[in-house]
Amino acid sequence: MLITEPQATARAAQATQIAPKSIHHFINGQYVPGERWFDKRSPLNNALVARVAEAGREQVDAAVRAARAALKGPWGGLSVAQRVDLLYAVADGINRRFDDFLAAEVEDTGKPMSLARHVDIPRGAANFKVFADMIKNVPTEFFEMATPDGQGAINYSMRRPVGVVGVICPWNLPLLLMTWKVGPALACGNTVVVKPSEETPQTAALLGEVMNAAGVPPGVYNVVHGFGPDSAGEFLTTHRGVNAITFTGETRTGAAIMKAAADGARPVSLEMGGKNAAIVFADCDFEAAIEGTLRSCFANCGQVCLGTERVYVERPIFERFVAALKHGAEHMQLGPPEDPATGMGPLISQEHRGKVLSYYQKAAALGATVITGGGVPDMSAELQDGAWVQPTIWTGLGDESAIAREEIFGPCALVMPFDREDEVIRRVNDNAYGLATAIWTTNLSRAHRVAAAIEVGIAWVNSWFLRDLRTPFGGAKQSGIGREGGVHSLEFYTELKNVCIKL
Ligand code: NAD
Ligand code: 6OD
Repeated sequence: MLITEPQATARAAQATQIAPKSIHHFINGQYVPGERWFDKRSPLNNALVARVAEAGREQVDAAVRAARAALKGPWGGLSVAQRVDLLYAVADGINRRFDDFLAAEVEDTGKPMSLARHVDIPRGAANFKVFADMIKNVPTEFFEMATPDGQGAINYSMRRPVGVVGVICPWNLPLLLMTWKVGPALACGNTVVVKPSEETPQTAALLGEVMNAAGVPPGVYNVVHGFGPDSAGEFLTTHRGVNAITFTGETRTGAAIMKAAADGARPVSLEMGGKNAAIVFADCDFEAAIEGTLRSCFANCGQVCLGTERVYVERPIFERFVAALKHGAEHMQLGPPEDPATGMGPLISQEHRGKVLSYYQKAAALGATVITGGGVPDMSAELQDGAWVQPTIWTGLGDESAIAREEIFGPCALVMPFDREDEVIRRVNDNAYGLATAIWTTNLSRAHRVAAAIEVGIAWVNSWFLRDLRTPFGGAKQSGIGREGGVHSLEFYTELKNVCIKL
């Protein structure tokens, strides 16, 4: 997968330079060079990391055809138990190659190694193991019915794969979010064509080696690299050989994909953007609320779809809470991934940094009080060309400001006071998005009331990003269409068929 071209190696050796590695597509069990290539740069310092294959229509078509052939080949003939064994082997393979996945993910994203070690890579393996267990244990329906002749009939349901699934992925948690779709899709007997983000091609490519080593038949797992419009993303989602599309990314992109899927009336599962609120009541466990809110604002440099960008704090503790957030933000260490003291890495790219900094400027122009941050940090010489921004806390703006309404996807939050439960519910709900919320209170009746009233797919109480993969995951309003997780993933990745037998 991380193949260095022989000629390039020779040339580089002559020039005493190291050639950039090349990231290939993975089609029908083989690594395939691109029709074109694009550069992948490091978020840490903008250095060239790799050149990446870009798929045109023909390569996407080859991947879809390989996936279709595999459905009809040995993969389609496997029993559930055989598939489960292969998926266990994939999970084991990720764990065996843990350090390779860790290095690839960190190189692509610049995120702290400690974060990838504890979250991204273990979840990459767990996504195969958990959904293998689930498909093994999921019950089916059975009904007896009476018939006029007295003999009766029985009905039972069976799950059949939907076919070739197109998987379109974002860059923020690349392996975690890709395998979150691929794990259940394969568990249900489908084949996949994955289009990783152009920013993070490496772990999806590396997974091909694990699939081959585990004995997964060629064509079951395919990867095509490239961009969205007029590139691999569009070619895949408009390909009529794709039976269902699962997507994670921005709401605007999700809407474009939904339109593409309408051609052929193909099902979509869309996990999209958010503008998530934390709601902090005065009776909360203060230290836990601070720790959780700091994590939800700054983990992964604020690039988590579930992350908090609006913090509503009950007025009696407002000043104290803002002071504690400021203290936490100012003690967040920015630095290289391998340093165990690093709490925050860079944003994913210069382009995304430009977007986040434009909101920092907009907040200042709107008259926000900058409690901390609001700009670009001083980094060491080797990191100063990276996509770094300061962790930032604002107050002094209201719900109507762009800072409170639009997804920024950076390490920043607007903190606002509130006085009453009904008021905060109304204000939190007055937003186009509805992905997640975190409610901090020791009053469990109130927690239950507020969780019910907030228009989101996921409500955490006294916690954040605490995940049980059996639970429904997805967004309300413009944050998503459909649910995955547990049996809900099985619903999306299978056609449920009823068999009625007249006795
Ligand atoms: P993005 O929408 O820009 O890109 C996501 C993927 O879609 C990429 O692979 C991209 O190449 C592809 N793409 C873009 N245009 C396309 C098109 N027209 N047709 C087909 N494919 C296309 O999102 P991003 O910037 O990679 O990720 C950040 C966004 O993802 C944020 O909005 C964040 O909230 C969201 N996100 C949501 C969840 C969730 O679970 N709800 C999880 C992670 C990220
Ligand atoms: O934990 C998950 O399964 C999941 N889909 C997390 C999404 C995080 C968004 O950035």
